[in-house]
Amino acid sequence: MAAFSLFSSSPRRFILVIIVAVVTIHYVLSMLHNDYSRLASFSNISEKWQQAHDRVFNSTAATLPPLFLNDTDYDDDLSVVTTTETETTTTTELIEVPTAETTTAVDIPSPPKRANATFVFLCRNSDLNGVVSSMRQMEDRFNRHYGYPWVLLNEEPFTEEFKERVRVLTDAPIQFGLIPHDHWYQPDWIDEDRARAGRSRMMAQGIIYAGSVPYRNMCRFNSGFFFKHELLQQYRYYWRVEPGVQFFCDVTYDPFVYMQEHNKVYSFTISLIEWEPTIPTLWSTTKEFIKRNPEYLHPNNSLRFLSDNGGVGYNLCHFWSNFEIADMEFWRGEAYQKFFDHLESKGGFYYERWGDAPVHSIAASLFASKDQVHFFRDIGYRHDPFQHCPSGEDWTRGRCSCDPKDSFDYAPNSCLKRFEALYE
Ligand SMILES: Nc1nc2c(ncn2[C@@H]2O[C@H](COP(=O)(O)OP(=O)(O)OP(=O)(O)O)[C@@H](O)[C@H]2O)c(=O)[nH]1
Ligand SMILES: [Mg+2]
Repeated sequence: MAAFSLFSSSPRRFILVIIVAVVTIHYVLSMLHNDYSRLASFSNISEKWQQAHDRVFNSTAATLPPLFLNDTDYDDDLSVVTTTETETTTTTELIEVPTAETTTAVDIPSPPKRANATFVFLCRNSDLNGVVSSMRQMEDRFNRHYGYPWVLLNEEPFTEEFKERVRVLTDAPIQFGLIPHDHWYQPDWIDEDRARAGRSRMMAQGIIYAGSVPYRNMCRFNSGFFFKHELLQQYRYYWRVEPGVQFFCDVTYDPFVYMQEHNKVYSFTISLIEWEPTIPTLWSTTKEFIKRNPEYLHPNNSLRFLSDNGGVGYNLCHFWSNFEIADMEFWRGEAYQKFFDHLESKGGFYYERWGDAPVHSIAASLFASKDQVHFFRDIGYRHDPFQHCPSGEDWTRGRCSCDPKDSFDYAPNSCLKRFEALYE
């Protein structure tokens, strides 16, 4: 009754009494028993906790690159719309990331090589849910171990809600960039009457995005401008990501480093046949360019991937560019720059509907060596309605969530066979 009245009248006094009792008992036991004193000391408790922590942490660490253990690598708040703070040097060497361990311990493996690379994500505010889904998967399947930065681009400012929903997904640096007006919108010199007629013709043929000018802006931007964006100047390699795509498997190594160490400039997971009515004059325009600039044709090119008759006609094969890991130095180089200028001068991005996929594919196949184009067989990827699902060892190692029997690789409209034939 007394305890009840003590508690109900003054709970603070009751707690104080308990604390005093516990401290007194601890003090008395410490004086009487040496063992108790040692076991209950703060330093012993903290040592025990540290040992338990190390056991758990190091067992995870064994499967992760040391970079994962180094959480001091990036600035937290790199998110900007303006781009003035961006460094402009392009590093061509693989970067060794120093860690505290490497300077002190002898038997710790050296840190993993890292490439000078970033994710590139062109999207609209309205793409938010698809963006979140794609980024979440990329982080879970690969980037949480590597912390490569993200660059998101838009011709309109991203909303605060968009940025908040995206920032929460990763500790890696994220930058939000605004696309310069002239890199995006239809140029004034395009004859709008001719462009409109082209759109109507294509709509009558029932072609997807036939009547869309924004879609054409997007294709032209991805073909000739994204790698010129201020936020991307400091990077060499990029991995293009789109809203609502799926990454089915763990990526168990660094594909950027793979690209660099094997001197690759372009890579893909799905290749297929293009809609011919979207690019009626793209091949003749390409041939005109090659005739005028034969020096850009690589002696070990992949023309056989593009043409079944020595270059007379285009077989419509292209790498599906919604997935790309590639080297921006290739796009920034002389051959591609001149090629893009030539395409641009014809106005085909607006008079027809030239896609960045055939444009990139033609360039990579003609101006690079066939050994510089890579099929990422072990990366499971889906962009509706097609998917590449790895099989065998790759499927097991990647803990893939896709059905290995469901892969576009050798479907009738796939061009993978033609690609593989280049190396037979
Ligand atoms: N900022 C911006 N991004 C766009 C616009 N149109 C398309 N995109 C982005 O460009 C990329 C390609 O566009 P998609 O609409 O996916 O084109 P697609 O892959 O050919 O076709 P579907 O995915 O089948 O619709 C995606 O990352 C889009 O989010 C646009 O008008 N503005
Ligand atoms: Mg898409």
